[in-house]
Amino acid sequence: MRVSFLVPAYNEAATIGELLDRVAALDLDKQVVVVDDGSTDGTAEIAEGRGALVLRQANRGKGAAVRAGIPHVDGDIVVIQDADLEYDPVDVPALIDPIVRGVADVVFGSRLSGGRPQRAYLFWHLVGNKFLSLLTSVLFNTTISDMETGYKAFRTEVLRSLDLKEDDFAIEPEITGKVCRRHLRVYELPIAYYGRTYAEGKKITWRDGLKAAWVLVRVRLTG
Ligand SMILES: Nc1nc2c(ncn2[C@@H]2O[C@H](COP(=O)(O)OP(=O)(O)O)[C@@H](O)[C@H]2O)c(=O)[nH]1
Ligand SMILES: [Mg+2]
Repeated sequence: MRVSFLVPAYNEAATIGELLDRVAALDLDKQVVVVDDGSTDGTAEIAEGRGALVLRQANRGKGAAVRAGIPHVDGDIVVIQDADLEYDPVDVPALIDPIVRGVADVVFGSRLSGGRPQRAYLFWHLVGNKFLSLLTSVLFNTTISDMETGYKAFRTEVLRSLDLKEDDFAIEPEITGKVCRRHLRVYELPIAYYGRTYAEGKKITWRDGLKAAWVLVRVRLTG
């Protein structure tokens, strides 16, 4: 099966080269689509230098970057791959395995189910993620432990069928809500998480957390 790495990137010149080298090192039939979301630090040029298919757009958010890339993927499987090395591509062969074996439509790489290296930091983020995942499980009668994870893998036609609308980090609760509402076969497995601090460039805030809760409820009620 061919795997498309869909990389939304905004000013990630410090990490995208290393990230793409790690993807290149994987023994997979793969495509790399980088959606440069208005970077001003040369991120797009670095990605082009690594041979990736690079799409450029004005800065509109992670969601808009992911949505812009979906029509360009040519793989059987799509993995959303953040460009900041918080998620390590060496976890991808395991992440996609349930899809390759035909038992899953979507796989979430969980940072909250243990068993893999996790940076110990940002307690309130952990509380926020656990609350949002509990809310997801209650709203959709499921057992998702990390709905905000950036490591999500899909059968390509499933991702295309979700008809995503959100532009910013709300793409994560929108994706989660829609795959649960459609009773798709969602699997989870533990992944490593090499979290970065705000000083190192992290951008997600508590406002994104509040919006995530609203989007989950909205998708539950209206699809
Ligand atoms: N923050 C932010 N990230 C974007 C944007 N567009 C694309 N991205 C990319 O989305 C991915 C996740 O963003 P990040 O800030 O690491 O979010 P976090 O890991 O959830 O805190 C990274 O690869 C970013 O480069 C944007 O407008 N803002
Ligand atoms: Mg990140």
